[in-house]
Amino acid sequence: MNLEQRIIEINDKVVNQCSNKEIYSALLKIVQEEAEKRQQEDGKKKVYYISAEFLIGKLLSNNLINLGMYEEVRKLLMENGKNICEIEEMEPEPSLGNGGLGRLAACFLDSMATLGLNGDGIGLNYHFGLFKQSFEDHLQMEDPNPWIEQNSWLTRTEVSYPVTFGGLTVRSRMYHIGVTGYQGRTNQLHLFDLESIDEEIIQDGISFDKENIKKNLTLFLYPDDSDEAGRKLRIYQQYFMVSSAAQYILEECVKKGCKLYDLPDYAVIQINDTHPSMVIPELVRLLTLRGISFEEAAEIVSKTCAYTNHTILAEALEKWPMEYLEEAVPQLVPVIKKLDKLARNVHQDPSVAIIDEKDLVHMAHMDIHYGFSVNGVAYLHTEILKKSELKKFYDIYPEKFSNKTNGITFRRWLLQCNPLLTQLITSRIGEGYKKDAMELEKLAAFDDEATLKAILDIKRQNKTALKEYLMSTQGVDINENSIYDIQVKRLHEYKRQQMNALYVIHKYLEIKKGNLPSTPVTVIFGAKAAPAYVIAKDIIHLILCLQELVGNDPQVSPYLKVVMVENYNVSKAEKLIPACDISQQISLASKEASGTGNMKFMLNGAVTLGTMDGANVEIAELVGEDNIYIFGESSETVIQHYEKADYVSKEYYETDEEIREALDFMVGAEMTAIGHKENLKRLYDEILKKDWFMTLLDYKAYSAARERIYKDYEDSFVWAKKMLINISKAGYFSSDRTILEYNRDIWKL
Ligand code: CR6
Repeated sequence: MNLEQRIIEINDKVVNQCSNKEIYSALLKIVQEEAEKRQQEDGKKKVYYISAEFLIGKLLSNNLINLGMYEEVRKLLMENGKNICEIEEMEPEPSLGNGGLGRLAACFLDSMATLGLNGDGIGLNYHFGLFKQSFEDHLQMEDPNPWIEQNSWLTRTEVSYPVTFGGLTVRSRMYHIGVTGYQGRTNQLHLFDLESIDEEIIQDGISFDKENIKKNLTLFLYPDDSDEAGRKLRIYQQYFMVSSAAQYILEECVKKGCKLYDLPDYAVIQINDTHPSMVIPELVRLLTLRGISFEEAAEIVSKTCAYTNHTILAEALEKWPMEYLEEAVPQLVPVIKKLDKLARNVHQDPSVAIIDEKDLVHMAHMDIHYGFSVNGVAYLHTEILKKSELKKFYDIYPEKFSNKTNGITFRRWLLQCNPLLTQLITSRIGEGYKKDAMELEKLAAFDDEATLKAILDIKRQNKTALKEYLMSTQGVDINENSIYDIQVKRLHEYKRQQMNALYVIHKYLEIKKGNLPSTPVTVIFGAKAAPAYVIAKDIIHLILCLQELVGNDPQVSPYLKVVMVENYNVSKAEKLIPACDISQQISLASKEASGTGNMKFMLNGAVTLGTMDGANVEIAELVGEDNIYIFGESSETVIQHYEKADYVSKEYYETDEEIREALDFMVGAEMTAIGHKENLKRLYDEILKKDWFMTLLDYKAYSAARERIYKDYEDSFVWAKKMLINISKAGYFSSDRTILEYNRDIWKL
């Protein structure tokens, strides 16, 4: 039966009579049927990628592309007066992730399926995600972000497990989302949900009874952990995830004929950051319940688990008070104590212990002692882990450490989000790069006038499309002939959106003085701040106030515009990234483990303005200094400042007029007339008196580099060449390459 007949059969009417929603539902069904046909017999060994987040984005278009059906569907719909883009709008974006770590997990699933690897994801089925962001009174508002509909990609399974917390036993239920690779196989994302979940317990906004474990476990991702109940809830959630996962993995392996001693021949568990770390003691516990000795169980698990570190920020390296674990997961406590003791027998240094003298359990330490692999996510990050953050562990286990520089799937971040550029590339170098991204290098030879013109023209079209999108969704009008200068990512002080905002103030003041930019600039931000992260929310407040100030100033607005995109998510990224001219990657050196947005922008022909941090270092090496704008202090210098505690932000304020002017403006009359004095003053004080992430250290270099990049933008052919080089060198950042490396060095499937 052909596509058209199948749609008619499902909806019982001809295509042009169907509503967009009906077409979406029919396509969902058809895709699921097609994907199912590509499920393959599992090989002996499988990788289980356990992660608290899977930021998968909408699935319809991606699946159609991967199944090779996109063009056929697009044409059929067009012939029937329908637009595939409008059908896409019918799909809610799954709320299963937050930032880079979650998006990385989604890219990895795509690459595993594309490369034909036996690899499933395991996570939680959050009903409302992190939160839905809106702006009111220049402040971030938070509401639940529902996404699960009657007809969705989720399939309920018969698989269900008991999970016990002290005296309370709840049941988990497994759901699947099919993951179909590009011309590849179909794997599964397994999502566990709480059978007794109760959405009704949410009150106003995103608050709910954090102690009502029986009803709340899978409502939200990262519930506010600024109080004790919130922190304990994180432990409950994590254990719910890994206990379900461990039971499932053992069951599946045994079904395949695995003797428990041979578990490492059947399963490799990739622990994505420390959230799933409790899978280690849980597996040990389950193995000992099945008659294996503790020491043997620990050894089996050590050969099965591998750990990825995604940050050196202490706040994200989880350490749980033993008393919390005693309350939430008492059955794990003796296991963790024994694991600690076993490790201490060999390694006396207390700083590598699992349980420290304050009775805190260091999850990463457990991962490193009882995993066979530890990896960082970019060259610089891994070096910092080896040389400083995890040096003591590297000295003990040098053979466990390796680098796996992050990557992105080109199916979503080029083929799907930028069809015009995809078409152009294909017309020049053929289709090969879609499977072997390194073939993009061939594009570098096309620095002829026609190709460069075409690249510029595509960028212009994508910019116009973004203009229309922002107009229709947020009612803001931007100038498609301006430079689109974009910083979109989670809001965090180390990412230094505040530095970008300070420059905006400076630029505003310059324009007021009559120093007009040759080409107008549109500065676009998009970011969610964690609900309990006060300063991050103050930074959003500052940006929203600037948006209004600049927008309402007739003298300035023809030259400068500020836009804060509401509820930044994967779908919005897919529209912003292809339209971007300048990609802001300005984290404090040493703090951004890798970044993956930087890779997406580069692939879509944006030029990076960034620090020597994370994967920017590798981007710089690949494109060469003429095709990236690097500024700021090195990671060595920054680390030294931390060690010596000798950075004093106020000194920069006192000695530099540009800094002083911009900072003072933040709390001056114009700004406080728009925003809240309290928020602005708090942020001002933070930067002036603490500035933990050294905004002012790099401000001047940043401001100078930004002037330089704007100036170079003026020569459009020189600029187009930079775009071309960036696109052609992006092949290294395909997640297919990353996954091949994980498989070659760690999983060995
Ligand atoms: N926030 C890093 O900060 C990295 C991703 C994926 C992060 C970011 O630089 O690209 O992981 N870390 O490796 C954590 O989430 C802890 C991130 O997304």
